[in-house]
Amino acid sequence: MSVTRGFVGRRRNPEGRLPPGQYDTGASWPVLTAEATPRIDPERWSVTVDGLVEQPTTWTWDQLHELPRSSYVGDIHCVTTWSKLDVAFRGVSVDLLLEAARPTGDAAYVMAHASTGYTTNLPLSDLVDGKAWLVWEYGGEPLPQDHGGPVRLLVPHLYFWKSAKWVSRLEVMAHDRPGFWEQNGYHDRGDPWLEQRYQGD
Ligand SMILES: Nc1nc2c(c(=O)[nH]1)N[C@H]1C(S)=C(S)[C@@H](COP(=O)(O)O)O[C@H]1N2
Ligand SMILES: [Mo]
Repeated sequence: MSVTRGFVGRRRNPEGRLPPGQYDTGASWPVLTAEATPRIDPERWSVTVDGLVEQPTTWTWDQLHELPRSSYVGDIHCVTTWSKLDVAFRGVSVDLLLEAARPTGDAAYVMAHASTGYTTNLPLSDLVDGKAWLVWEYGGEPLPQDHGGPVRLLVPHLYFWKSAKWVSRLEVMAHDRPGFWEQNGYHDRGDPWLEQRYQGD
């Protein structure tokens, strides 16, 4: 049986887009922050890619804006079970930053750092090939401070705790090391389709 879109009030799993155990949060966008929201002047913001790279590089707000832009339009999934469908973010691909910094042969993981001290670890392979962005626009507007403005990491194919708000540094590493939530029991990779919520999942 097919159901016409719009016929059902609150779609439970439109087109199978919700990973297991997730619900559609609809128009709302919860704020989940472990620390106090920092007030960061874009003119004083910068991001550095360093660690196991041939060319450690820092981009200011203006320098980041000189790079070719790209967008993500799709879904995001928080481990606390909400998903938000059809969101639109704009910024630059992390590929461009990594191409400039050039990870060395033994580079395999990245620790994303926020200027607040929040950290989250990711396999380097999850940040390349058009899967990750640094974003400063949401729905055509500046990214709200509560949601990581001026600039946050966006890795939408993993649970949203990997998308560090107020990102300031991508530290390229040879070996994996747990970030903030990962030290507190969350999974090192966090693929929502595999329900990798906690260590051991
Ligand atoms: N700096 C920082 N980034 C963070 C967090 C945080 O507490 N601090 N929370 C993570 C978690 S658990 C989620 S679900 C998302 C929430 O992003 P939002 O508040 O924009 O919804 O940000 C992630 N990035
Ligand atoms: Mo989260």
